[in-house]
Amino acid sequence: MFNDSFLRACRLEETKSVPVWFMRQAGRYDADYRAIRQRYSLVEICEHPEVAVEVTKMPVDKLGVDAAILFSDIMIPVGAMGLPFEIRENVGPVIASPIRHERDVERLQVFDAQEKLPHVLETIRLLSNELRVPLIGFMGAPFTLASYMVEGGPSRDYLQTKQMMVSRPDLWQQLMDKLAEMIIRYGREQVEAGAKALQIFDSWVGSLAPTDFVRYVKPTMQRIFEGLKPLSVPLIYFGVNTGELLGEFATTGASVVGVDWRVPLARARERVGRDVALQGNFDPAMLFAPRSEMERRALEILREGAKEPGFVFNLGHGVKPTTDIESLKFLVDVVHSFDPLVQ
Ligand code: 1CP
Repeated sequence: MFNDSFLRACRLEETKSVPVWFMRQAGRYDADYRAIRQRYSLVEICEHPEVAVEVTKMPVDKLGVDAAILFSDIMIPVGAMGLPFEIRENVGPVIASPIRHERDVERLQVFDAQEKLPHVLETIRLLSNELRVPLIGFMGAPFTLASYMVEGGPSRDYLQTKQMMVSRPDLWQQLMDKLAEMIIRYGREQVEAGAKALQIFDSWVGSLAPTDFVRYVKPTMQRIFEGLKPLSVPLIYFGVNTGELLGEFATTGASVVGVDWRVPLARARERVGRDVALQGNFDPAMLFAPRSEMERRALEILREGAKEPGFVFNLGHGVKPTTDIESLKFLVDVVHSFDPLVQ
C-alpha cells in the first residue's frame, strides 16, 4: 500500500489524517545516523547510493512520517557546476574561491546529472522502488545558493550578496539565470528518476525586503516554477523569516508554501489565499517542551491548518541535532491522531 496523503494534501485534496514530515528528518538527533557519519562524511554518504538510501529511509521507518526527503545537500549541485565546496563541522558549507566577477559566473556549468551526479539519480531510483511514501527531491533556490557562493560560507547579513545584487544587477541576473537553468534541469532529472515532489529551499531569502525580493529574486522563481510545472508534481517553496514575503511566494507558481513559526497559520493563509497548500510551522525549539505543551501547540496548528484541505504538518525549520527522537515520535502520533473532519 502506497501512502499518498502527503501528495493529496499538496494537491489541496482531502485526507483522512494530516500528513507530516520534518525538514532535516535524517540527521544527528539519531544515533544510527551519527554512527554512519563516523564512517562517511556528508558528501561521501551522497556518493554511496546504498548508504544514502539507508539514511533517507531511517526517519520514515523510525518516526512513521508520510514523506521521505532525499538525503543530499543544497551544495551538491554547486560542486557539480564546477565550484568546489567543503562542509565544515559546526559551520556549514564553505567555498574557498567565492563568486565575485563575470568570469566566475561564466565558468559555472549547467550540468547533466546523469553525467555529473549519477549516484544521486541512482539513490532516487532505488528509493522510489523501496519506499511506501512519496520521495521529495530538492534544490536550493538561487538566492540561498548565491548567498553561499558569493559570501564563501554562512553569513549573518549577506552584505556581499546584497551588494552584488544592487551594484551589479547585470551580473546578479546572470548568476540567477544560470542557477535557474541548473535548478530546472536537475529538478526534471530528479522527477524522471522517481521523485514525487520537489522542495525548493530558499532558507535565507527572508533577509530581503519585499521590494527587493520582487525586483531581484521573484522573476527568477517564477521562471523556475514555470519550467518545473510540466512535471506535474507538487512544488514546495520554503524560506525562514518570510512572513512579509508570503503573499509574493504564493504568486511565484509554487503549489505549496512553507511557513515558519513566526507567522500564525491563519495569517499565512490570509496572505497566500486558497489556491496554494501550506506546510509548517511547529517551532523546532518546542520539541524540547514538556509533552503537554508540545501537544497543545501541535493541536493549535492542526485546528487552524485543517480548516481547509491543503495542509502538511512540518516544523518551521530543520530538526535540531540535540532533539530527543522520542519527542519527534510523539509529535507524529499527535498529528496522526488528529481527525481533520472532527474538530
Ligand atoms: O552530517 C551532518 O550532520 C552535517 C549537517 C548537514 C546535514 C545533515 C548538512 C551540512 N547538510 C545536511 C543534509 C541536508 N541538507 C538535508 C538532508 C535531508 C533531510 O532534511 O533530512 C537537506 C534537505 C539539506 C538542505 C540544506 N543545506 C539547506 C536548506 C534547509 C535548511 O536547513 O535551511 C541549507 C541552508 C543547507 C546548507 C547547510 N548544509 C549543512 C549545514 C549545517 C548547512 C547550513 C549552514 C548555515 O547555517 O548556513
